[in-house]
Amino acid sequence: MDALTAYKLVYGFMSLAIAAMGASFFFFVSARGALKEGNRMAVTLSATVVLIAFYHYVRIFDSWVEVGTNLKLMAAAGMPLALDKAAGAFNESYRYVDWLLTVPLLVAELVLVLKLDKKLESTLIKRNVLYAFLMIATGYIGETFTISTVDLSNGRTIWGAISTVFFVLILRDLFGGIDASIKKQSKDIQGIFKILRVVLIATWGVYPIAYLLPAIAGNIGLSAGDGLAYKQIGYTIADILAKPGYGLLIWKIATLKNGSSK
Ligand code: RET
Repeated sequence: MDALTAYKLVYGFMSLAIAAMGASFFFFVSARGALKEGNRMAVTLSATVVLIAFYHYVRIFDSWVEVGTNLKLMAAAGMPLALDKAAGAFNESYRYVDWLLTVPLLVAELVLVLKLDKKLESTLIKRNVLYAFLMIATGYIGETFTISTVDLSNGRTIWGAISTVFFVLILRDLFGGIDASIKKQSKDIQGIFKILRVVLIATWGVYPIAYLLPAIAGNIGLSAGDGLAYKQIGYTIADILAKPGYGLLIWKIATLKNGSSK
């Protein structure tokens, strides 16, 4: 892609994310009222998550616009347009602060809807909130290193790998929780739990791949600028699926539980 196309594509996805977070906030707030007291908390958490993300996407979008300003300056100076150079203006911290707040909430939301016994529920939430914090904090340290190839002498690779350890621990624990809960559920809810499991791995799995893209761009025939653009697009699509998308599934489970005694 040429730099301007890549810039506009990322711009479009970030803009879509603002719309998705805002619209789903309205939906979750409206929908929670129809649920019984005991089923509301998970949907309240979804609303909280997308509101936090709405705010951060406004900031993320603003920050990306500065990349566009840099591209204009490059054009005005008669320089070739290079997205990887212009992207120095983009502040990735907004994403990490967003994840730091939203991932623990998403974890809690899932565990709550599993309706496990109180002791297991509390252990799973506490342990995975800690893992989530460590996954994101170590990933953030990795992002601060200059992007180069994937080799073990590079801080970005090392911290990314440490972050992945916590990622695997979280998924293992959540899958274990789902397995412990699924047998006790009605057929309808069992079906949604199975979908939820796939959605969890398919969306959360995008984050480490997106993180890797700029470093492996050269190996898979992408320019450095394209690698960065695809990373941003990957994170953005994953956020739309992992927040509003996943929230809808949680809402569906809460609605089904509302109609049954379980
Ligand atoms: C990082 C660094 C590289 C290694 C791994 C990562 C995982 C990030 C994940 C983020 C999930 C975010 C969600 C946000 C939704 O609100 C930090 C990119 C494994 C899994 C679900």
